[in-house]
Amino acid sequence: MLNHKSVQVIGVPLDLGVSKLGVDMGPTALRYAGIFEALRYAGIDYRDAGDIDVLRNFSLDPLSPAEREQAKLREIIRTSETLARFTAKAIEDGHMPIVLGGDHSTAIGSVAGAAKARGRIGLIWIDAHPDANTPETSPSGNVHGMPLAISLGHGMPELVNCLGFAPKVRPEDVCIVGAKDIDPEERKFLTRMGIRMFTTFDIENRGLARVMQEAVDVVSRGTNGVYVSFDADVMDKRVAPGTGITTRGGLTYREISFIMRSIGAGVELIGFDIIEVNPLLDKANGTAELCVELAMAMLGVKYTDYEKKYLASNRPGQERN
Ligand code: 4U7
Ligand code: MN
Ligand code: MN
Ligand code: MN
Repeated sequence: MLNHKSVQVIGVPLDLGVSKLGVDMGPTALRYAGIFEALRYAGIDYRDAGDIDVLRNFSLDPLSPAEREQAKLREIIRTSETLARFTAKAIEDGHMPIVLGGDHSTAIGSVAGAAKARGRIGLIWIDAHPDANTPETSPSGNVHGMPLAISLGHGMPELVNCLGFAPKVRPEDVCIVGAKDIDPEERKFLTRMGIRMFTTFDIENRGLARVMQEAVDVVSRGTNGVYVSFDADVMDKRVAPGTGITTRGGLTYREISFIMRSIGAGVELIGFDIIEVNPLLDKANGTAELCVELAMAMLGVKYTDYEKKYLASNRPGQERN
């Protein structure tokens, strides 16, 4: 199941890549949702590395709009470098990093760290959006819409060159799963780069089992393991309301569960991100709880409401109160 000494959880309370408040509380929400209880239930060793220190959007409020943009970018660069070093070190020490975002600009650093530690990596991007904009193509200017392009070597040079090398992944080693809202310029970019993308339409059209088989093949062939970046907005808004951009027609509970299980069973997993959980937009932290369950599914452990209700509390050797 797990080829690592232990899991290392790294929190990244980063909200500078978006304009809505609250996604900086993602790591807290995921801890509160019981990520450590779940790991304990599964008998997996873990360490909480804590949260990386990062400035928040609101702390930039006193600045002028121009200063603010500069400060944001500087801070995203600094955070990406720090996270990249942490992630690389965790992997080099034999641990599996689980990175709790934060908005999706978090992935700039985590993917950089995985690539630094492992060289040629596969990357699965599970997201309703391909996040493949550059400042020139972005309709919003928000950095959370750019991290995949950045990892592929396109975009702001200070971010593209995180840890001093670029690109982090080769286009033939990347695949996107669950995309449905794709900007026209992103589509052109992805086509030009030859990136494999499985949209919600492809999932309907071809069947999820076939899609996942192909996705696993794409990222595994020729690579030294696979990193996964999971944006909660890939799920339908009724399934996962607690994220910044919610849409209709996202993945169902069964689809996303199947995706995570297929990845866990099919790839050599280096580590993964859980991205854009926003407890301010959530209902009783349900999205964070679901993300914990899905993280466990990727680790090969069933941890649904059933286990929580009937099994987790009866597990021998567990502390009770
Ligand atoms: B997320 C968008 F224009 N493409 O670039 C953009 F639709 O990390 C959305 O997946 C990006 O949540 C969404 O701003 C970024 C927009
Ligand atoms: Mn995203
Ligand atoms: Mn998204
Ligand atoms: Mn998102």
